[in-house]
Amino acid sequence: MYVKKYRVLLISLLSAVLLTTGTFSISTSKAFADSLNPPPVPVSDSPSATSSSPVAAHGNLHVDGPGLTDCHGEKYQLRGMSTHGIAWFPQYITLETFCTLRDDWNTNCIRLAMYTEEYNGYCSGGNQDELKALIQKGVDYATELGMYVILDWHVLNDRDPNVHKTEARAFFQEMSSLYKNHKNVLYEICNEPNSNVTWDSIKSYAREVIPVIRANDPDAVIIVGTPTWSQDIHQAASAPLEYENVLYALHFYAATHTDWLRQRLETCIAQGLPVFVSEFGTCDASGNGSNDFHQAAQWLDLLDNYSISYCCWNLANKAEASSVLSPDCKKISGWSLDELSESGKWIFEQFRSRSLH
Ligand code: IDC
Repeated sequence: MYVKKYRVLLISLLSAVLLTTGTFSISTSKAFADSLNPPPVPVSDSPSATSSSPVAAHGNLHVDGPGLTDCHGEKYQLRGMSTHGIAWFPQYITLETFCTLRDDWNTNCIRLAMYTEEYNGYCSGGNQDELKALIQKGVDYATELGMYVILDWHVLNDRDPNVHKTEARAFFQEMSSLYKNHKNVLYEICNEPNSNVTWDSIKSYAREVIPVIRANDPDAVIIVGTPTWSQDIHQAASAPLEYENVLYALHFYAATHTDWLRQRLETCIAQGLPVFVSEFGTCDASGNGSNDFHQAAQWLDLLDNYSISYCCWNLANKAEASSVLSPDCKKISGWSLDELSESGKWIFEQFRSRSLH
């Protein structure tokens, strides 16, 4: 009791000082004060969408310039975690998990990654009803918390999104008909086309899937993957799709993708390409190896500068560098710092110290 009182006093004092100097926003001053007395971080008592929730405050999003604008026409950036494959790590699709990500991690968005062709993927033997039920739970929790949510059709082993085009059309038809009245649902129609799949081929897929979504939800925000594991955004910039409200995916892994890919991004922005970094890691492109936090910080600075949205790979406790939880951490929410991996500690601090506009 005493300790709690003392902590509240300390936070108020620090907040007052920092707010008067105008250096910190309320959320970052709280983050700073909290960091003096690290977690276990409390999960708020009433995890529902309040008037101050991201969706309550920012409503429907639209693509404008390099990124998104909110319902007031102001630039708005989404930031959050991507799940790992939901078939493999379904335990993190809970209200408590998302609430921790919203309130303690200072994020406004969650990406639900559903592999299409890996083990138990949606098109490779996975139980489609169970996977859809997981997605629906994820959307329900995000909606309840007033968070944005991305439905990610996680093309990877299948390489070419056209391989499962029929299943993709049926899936997005069903999802967009369920969520046509939701302000917070975004559709990512192919995670990472790869292995020499051309931009023309991806465009032809997009032209068959986007109209399916738009028939139900004419203003839906849609993210389209680009060639070479979503790195070749320059090809999209030279020949963009003819639809409004579309963003092009750029993915980076900080220990692999450095200056040259940031330069490409700046060139594409100058050409007017809307971009969403729907996946990034602080380690190398294998999802493992060592982290390069110096490169990762340069990336986030650049993205913040242009108000380009981003989601970090991945929310799981797998024994790999890109998982943000320690392998021995079994908790699904309210993690303390020592329950996070090296990349987890870093990204947690980044989310908390970079103020959301
Ligand atoms: C990796 C996971 C790993 C899993 C593998 C499956 O981290 O645990 O076994 O997929 O193939 C991507 C992909 C993403 C990858 C990630 C790291 O979108 O699915 O996850 N990565 O390799 N693109 C670049 C890196």
